[in-house]
Amino acid sequence: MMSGETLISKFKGALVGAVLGDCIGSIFEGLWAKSIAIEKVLKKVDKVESEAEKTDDEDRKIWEYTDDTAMARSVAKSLIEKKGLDPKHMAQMFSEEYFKEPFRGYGGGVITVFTKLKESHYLDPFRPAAEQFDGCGSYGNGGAMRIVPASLFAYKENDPKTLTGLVEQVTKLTHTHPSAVDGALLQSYAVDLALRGSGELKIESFCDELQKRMKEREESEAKKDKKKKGKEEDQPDMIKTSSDFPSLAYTEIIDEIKKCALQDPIPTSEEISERLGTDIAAYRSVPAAVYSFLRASTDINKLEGRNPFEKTIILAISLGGDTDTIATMAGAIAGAWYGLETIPQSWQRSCEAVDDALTFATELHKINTSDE
Ligand code: F2R
Ligand code: MG
Ligand code: MG
Repeated sequence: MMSGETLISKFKGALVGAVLGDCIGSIFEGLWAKSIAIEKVLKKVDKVESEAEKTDDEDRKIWEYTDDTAMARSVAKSLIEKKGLDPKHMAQMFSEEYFKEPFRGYGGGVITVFTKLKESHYLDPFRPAAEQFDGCGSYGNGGAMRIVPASLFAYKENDPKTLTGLVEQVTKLTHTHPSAVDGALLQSYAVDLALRGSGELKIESFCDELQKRMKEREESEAKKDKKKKGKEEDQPDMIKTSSDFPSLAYTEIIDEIKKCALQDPIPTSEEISERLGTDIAAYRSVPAAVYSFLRASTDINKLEGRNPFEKTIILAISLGGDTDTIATMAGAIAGAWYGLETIPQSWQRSCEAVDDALTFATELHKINTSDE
């Protein structure tokens, strides 16, 4: 049984870890490099740390968050305010947040969803997302990047089905492509396992448990697809099928994550980018986040003095590509496993909205520990 103190530290670690991954990762996002030398990431981290030492708040640089955190904040706020999922309310929060601060670096397609949501007065909050990309839905990682508060909210239930239902709905407000929904699920399961984990991180067991959950998901979706196909034959034009992207199931990708995390010597960033992906698709970025968390539990050249939370963020960014999003997802998992105490104070001081993340974590913890 986990103590209350440990659990609240894990809740705070998850939300703060996500914010820091986004703020520090976004320094490199625009580069879309296939890999970034660890020394280069360390140089920026040194800058983040030295700015934190400045006592005069006016002089001190604060690294700003992007769409990843903006959307996660709406997920947290809506779940806390409504004590559960109210799709219209959450959709309105996403859209209003975008129109208030459109400069946060949102994906190109999701802006259409926010616009349609606003114009339709949130009447059918799932419809605009379902219409994206000719009805196939977005396969972007925008669902997965913001999902961490859902894992915290559903923690008490300790039931993968409850978490699955919640994540599916939260994701489908903007992303309906099956690979985006399953990517968000993979990320939420990884955070959930990390919240429940303790002691030494065992790469193989962590991957096996993730795989078990994804297998249940994939089998249940395959059954639904079979039923749907039967109906489609009766009414061929009624149901829009999704595109056949991607080719590998997440359960198979987890095998690849495990191999990469256990490989000796450590794979190069270019190799990870090839094998797991580091781009804007959920299918090609959530695996890199899980990998970064797992690999950071081992020794990494040039990161000897850094703890596993710090190593997770630095490694995730060094993979290149969609750095803010891979680092935010990896940071959420690592923060959930290692807890707030492992997150450097200097990083927390140098990044925007850490205080809010701490408040949301406290509120979500309260919801989990109240008798209601
Ligand atoms: N967008 C960025 N970074 C670039 C920032 C540019 C900015 N204007 C600036 O320079 O400041 N980062 C953020 O976007 C990612 C999350 O994106 P999300 O929310 O998934 O958006 P979207 O639009 O749904 O999907 C992203 C793109 O993927 C392609 N795509 C998706 N589904 C598709 C489909 N079914 N068929 C074809 N293409 C599809 C499209 O190109 C979408 O625009 C995060 O990285 C976040 O940090
Ligand atoms: Mg972003
Ligand atoms: Mg990004």
